[in-house]
Amino acid sequence: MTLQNMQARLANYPSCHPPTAHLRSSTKEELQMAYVLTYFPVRGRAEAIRLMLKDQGKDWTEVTVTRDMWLEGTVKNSCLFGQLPKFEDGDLTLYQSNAIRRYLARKLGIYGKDDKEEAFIDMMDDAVQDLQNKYIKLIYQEYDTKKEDYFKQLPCDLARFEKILTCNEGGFLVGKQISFADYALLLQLLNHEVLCPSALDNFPSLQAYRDRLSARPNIKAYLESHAFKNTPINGNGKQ
Ligand code: GTB
Repeated sequence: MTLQNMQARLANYPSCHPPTAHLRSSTKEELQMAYVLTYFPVRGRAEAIRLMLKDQGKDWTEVTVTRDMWLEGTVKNSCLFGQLPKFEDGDLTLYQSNAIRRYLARKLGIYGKDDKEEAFIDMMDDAVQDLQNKYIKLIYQEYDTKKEDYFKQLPCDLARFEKILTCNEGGFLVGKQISFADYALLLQLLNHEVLCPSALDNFPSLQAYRDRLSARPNIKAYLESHAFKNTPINGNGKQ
């Protein structure tokens, strides 16, 4: 199927049209221009997208789907895989958070300087996703039963990233420039420090990396913002 055919078919899927009250901005013209990110009122799987857009100085319109709206079913049925986030860039509609992140990374030029760096960035991002998947499993399925086991394994997982950052003098996961994988790792470090405040205690390179990325002007402003601080990390209230 060609991309055009697929777009035409996807256009037949009913769209999510939440009430205007849920749009944080703006005029009709801006809506046509801007990126649109549709998600729940939590950080969750949308946060690495938000952090990347913020750091890169890009605006977007946030469409917030409440739990009640979701349970009603119309929005869920309108989503290609029955899940959020959804991301729109003009007439392109994407689902799957990692596909959205890679699309934006290509578009914004934060996917490495050549094929080799791109492959390394993919590898790093997959490793961060492995950690994120473990975290999500703990939060949504095992929070009350497996936390101690998780804390025992965590230093082992973090030590691998510590070694990578110690070895790469560029200050990022790969090369000398930030990539989309760095935003994902920064968020995992921040989330894990909420879960376990001493998580980074024995990892000086991870601490320095967390501090350096958090001090980038757009990231600093975002991390200090009301929007970030008042948005729960996860959908079930656990953190
Ligand atoms: N592979 C997909 C991706 O990466 O985009 C996975 C997306 C996904 O798991 N989406 C979850 C979802 O849509 C949201 S993240 N769940 C609803 C469903 O499957 O019906 C976890 C989540 C769940 C619920 C809330 N909430 O109610 O506020 C927030 C976050």
